[in-house]
Amino acid sequence: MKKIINKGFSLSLSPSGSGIKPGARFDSSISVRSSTTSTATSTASAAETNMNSPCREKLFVEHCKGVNGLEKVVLREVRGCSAEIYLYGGQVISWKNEYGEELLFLSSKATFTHPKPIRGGIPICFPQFANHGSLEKHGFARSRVWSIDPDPPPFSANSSSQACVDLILKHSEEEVKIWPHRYEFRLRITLGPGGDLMLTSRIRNTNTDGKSFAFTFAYHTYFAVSDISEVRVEGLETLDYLDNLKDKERFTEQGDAITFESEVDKVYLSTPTKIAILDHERKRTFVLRKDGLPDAVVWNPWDKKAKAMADFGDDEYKHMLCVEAACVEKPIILKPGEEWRGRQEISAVPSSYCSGQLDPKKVFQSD
Ligand code: TA6
Repeated sequence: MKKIINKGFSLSLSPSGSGIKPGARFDSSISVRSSTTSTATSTASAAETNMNSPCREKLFVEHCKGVNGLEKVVLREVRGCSAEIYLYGGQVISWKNEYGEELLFLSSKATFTHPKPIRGGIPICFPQFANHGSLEKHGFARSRVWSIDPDPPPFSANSSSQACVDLILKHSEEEVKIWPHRYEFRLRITLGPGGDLMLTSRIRNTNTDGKSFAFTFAYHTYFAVSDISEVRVEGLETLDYLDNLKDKERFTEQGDAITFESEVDKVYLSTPTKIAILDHERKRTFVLRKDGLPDAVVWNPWDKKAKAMADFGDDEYKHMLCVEAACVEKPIILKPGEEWRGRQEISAVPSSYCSGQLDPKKVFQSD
């Protein structure tokens, strides 16, 4: 018998069986396989009914309301790590470690109001990164309301011991007028047993007119940092990049790891699958692993641009850094029926920082 200790969060299946929905609260200690109370019985049957789902740890998934009554899903892991995902934008807005410390930046001025995207967390840029095309900046996926995917096609990855949620976004008739394509975008967000956060996107061309489509993409991840001047990024040194502050001109990065003393907005090209973000003051290293996403964007608006953004505090640039697994330089092209996958996994580990060097064994030689 499997025992799950659950500190009073809620779950139930929708009547149509189409997945989780805001539901009743239940006991703090429940049994999944058998039960002695009526509350636990209904909960257990919900869990049993959904046992075919790839996200087995349904009891660590709560579907409830967030800011402005917007629907959100909370993932929790046994040690206390958590992640919050808004259906608005399909956007992760919080990722906490086992001590309850927030690892992602969310602006104190973020608005949760359509059509403005939420400033912080991990906005999804699709089908266009920034202004690399004629659509609205960063595409429309970040300001659409996603749905919980009732029946995600199987993944090869084993999600059996992880809390996860599957979201889906499909073209709307309104949207087809601005981007004349039909697609299915499936996004799985997984909180692993160690608190790692994994986002996997599967985008399929469902055009029936035989047309291919091209898109660019980014997981626009806002990491929370103690002080931007104490941060360095490793893994991008010596690479070529497009500088958005210089008309997307191409340069080659010089010198050591990247540090920050002014505005930065660069798209690094053909980057390694692993990038490290070291926060010296907090003695924390974020490790970003990616797959299917050759580029990496690094952005900090610094003081002037920060002041110009209505949904961003004047001094908040000091406490954030965007490092984004992306595909910008060479758009992805999908023929009808074809599917693309792109994955970003982030973990937060204590820095083993010594004489200005990150312990390379820890970050670059581990899986
Ligand atoms: O990813 C970097 C970037 O494209 C920057 O140019 C900067 O403008 C940022 O995204 C935020 O864009 P947003 O539309 O969310 O204000």
